[in-house]
Amino acid sequence: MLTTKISGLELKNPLMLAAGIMGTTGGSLKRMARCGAGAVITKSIGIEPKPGHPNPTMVKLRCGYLNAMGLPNPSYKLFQPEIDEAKHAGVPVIASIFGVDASEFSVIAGAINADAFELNVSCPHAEGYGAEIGTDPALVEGITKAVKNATDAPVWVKLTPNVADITETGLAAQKGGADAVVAINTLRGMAIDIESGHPILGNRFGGLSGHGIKPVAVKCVHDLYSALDIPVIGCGGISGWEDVVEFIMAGARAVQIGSAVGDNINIFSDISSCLEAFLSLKLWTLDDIYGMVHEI
Ligand code: RRO
Repeated sequence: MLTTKISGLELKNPLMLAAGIMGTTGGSLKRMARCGAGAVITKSIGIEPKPGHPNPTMVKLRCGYLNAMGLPNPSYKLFQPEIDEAKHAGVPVIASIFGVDASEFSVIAGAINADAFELNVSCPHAEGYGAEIGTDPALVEGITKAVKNATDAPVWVKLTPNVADITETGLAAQKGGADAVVAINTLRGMAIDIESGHPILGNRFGGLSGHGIKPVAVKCVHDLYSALDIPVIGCGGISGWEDVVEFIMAGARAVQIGSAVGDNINIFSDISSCLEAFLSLKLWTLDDIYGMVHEI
């Protein structure tokens, strides 16, 4: 009843593990799949190994988490065995990848074997990467086009909310041939230690995730659904089944869950059960509620 098809991938439910959480090893990805995720996305992988930003790289706030991990990863050259191991769990494994330009993105996409690629053009705190290129529609279109030429796998583009109008970059991804867009990555933010006056994060600022950003993400999904012809995948602040219903009503074909996994490792199976119960009580299917708010 919860089965979902997105860019040719069959998902047993529309709930995916978001990039950046439990996504660095095949073992942790497999564990999240076995905990009920319909698909899993890896931590973002780049061309060379990266140690990431200095500590502290993550802080829990009242409204969510602020992180500036800084794209730590072992490089694509070492990552294929992790993807292959994750695949043993039997759900689609999507590789999140990043680069400085179209050429770096396409080298990685051409070398890695994954069920789909998610292009990270939206990390809010990495010089030369992520949102620094993902706020320019021409670059988003060019990178998407280059990756589409480098692989036969579906290509998703993860968008930044740190723009005036997310449909401009969404439309650019679509023009470049993207099979879906993912909205949203984290919102740029900062926290200060009032005892010392120092910024808390080693990188001074970072990206906000968690429940506080959900209304921002829902609005982005809503706008992208109206403007685009390709599917939108919702991400940002989901911690319960009601949030998933809201995202789907806004126009998300599927959703990703990240921060909330830290509080409940079984969140995927918990939400699946409640979502199924809600839909059967209302005599609705996922298709019935997909984009429902746009009919009103
Ligand atoms: O690694 C990070 O610091 C990071 C990434 Br790649 C991202 O896409 N979003 C985010 O909040 N942090």
